[in-house]
Amino acid sequence: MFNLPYVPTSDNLVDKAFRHGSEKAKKKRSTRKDYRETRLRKSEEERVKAVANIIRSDLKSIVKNFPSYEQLPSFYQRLLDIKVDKDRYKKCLGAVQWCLKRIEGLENKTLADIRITRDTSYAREFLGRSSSLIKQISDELDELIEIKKAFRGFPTIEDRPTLVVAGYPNVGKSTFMRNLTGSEVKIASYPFTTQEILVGYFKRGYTRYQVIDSPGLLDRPMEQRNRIELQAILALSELADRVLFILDPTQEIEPQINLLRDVQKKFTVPLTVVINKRDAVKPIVLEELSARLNVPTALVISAENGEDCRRVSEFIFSDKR
Ligand SMILES: Nc1nc2c(ncn2[C@@H]2O[C@H](COP(=O)(O)OP(=O)(O)OP(=O)(O)O)[C@@H](O)[C@H]2O)c(=O)[nH]1
Ligand SMILES: [Mg+2]
Repeated sequence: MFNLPYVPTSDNLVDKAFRHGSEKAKKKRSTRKDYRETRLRKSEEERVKAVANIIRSDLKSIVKNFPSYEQLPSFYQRLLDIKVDKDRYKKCLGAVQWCLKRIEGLENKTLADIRITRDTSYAREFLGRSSSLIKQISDELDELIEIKKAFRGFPTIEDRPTLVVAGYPNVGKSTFMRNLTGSEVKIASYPFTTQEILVGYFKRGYTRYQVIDSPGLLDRPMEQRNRIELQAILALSELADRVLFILDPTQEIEPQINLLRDVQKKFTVPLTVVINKRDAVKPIVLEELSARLNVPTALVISAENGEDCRRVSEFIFSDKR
């Protein structure tokens, strides 16, 4: 989705540039038929140009091909804020830009110095200084390698009717997602199995719908939410046309209801509540809970049952709701 550039480590970049410089210098020395001194000077000029070329080309490609934060759609801006921190991202790209400008300036100055003084020791000085400039952005290059991995893990979001599945951890969100869309999402009997936004699709008539499986949310204030929960909040605020809120009667119910009220207050899109794990509790528990929350019996489900999932999605996107 993002066409991201190759990012070398500082050691790799210096090695590659210097090796290329040596090859070019050697070639120049062996092909020219000038006096020895001229040959040496020309070959050192060639080395400087070749080294600068490689460095310039890698650094330019980084500056040009990483998307600028401001140009990203707001969903990806916010996801980047959660996963990376935008100031670090901007600082890394700024450091690469700074290094690029310094190398360019250094190349021009070195070539002029050699031309005027005919002293080839400027080339050696150039190698030392350019390598130290690149070492200065070593941390930023390492961080960009990590940021690139983060970008690679970003979900591809299509522009179509979207259902976000939300609720407490371990209530069966991913089970619902898997049975409705066929996505191979991970399901396990411990909380926070899902750690990021996952996308699946299902068809109803001729329309393709998008389903977002989100990480579990705990009943706590926004400022205490961790990076995993913040992705669920992001899905609710940026992607949802409809919300499916799943309750699990086998877990403590009060915190789940508090969370439900909080989600209803904060997000204004139409929200449907279902009670899951029908198979795991006594009918009386389900009756009391659905009466308390005003949930119709049709929305008391077992997410492990594909038909129930289908019925719920039908209800959510039908005009009857
Ligand atoms: N008995 C029963 N167990 C279910 C049902 N649906 C899900 N489970 C189980 O509940 C556990 C949690 O399911 P997940 O789908 O991973 O729950 P989740 O809400 O995605 O959990 P997080 O990703 O951690 O927030 C798993 O062990 C499922 O097998 C159901 O209808 N009945
Ligand atoms: Mg899950």
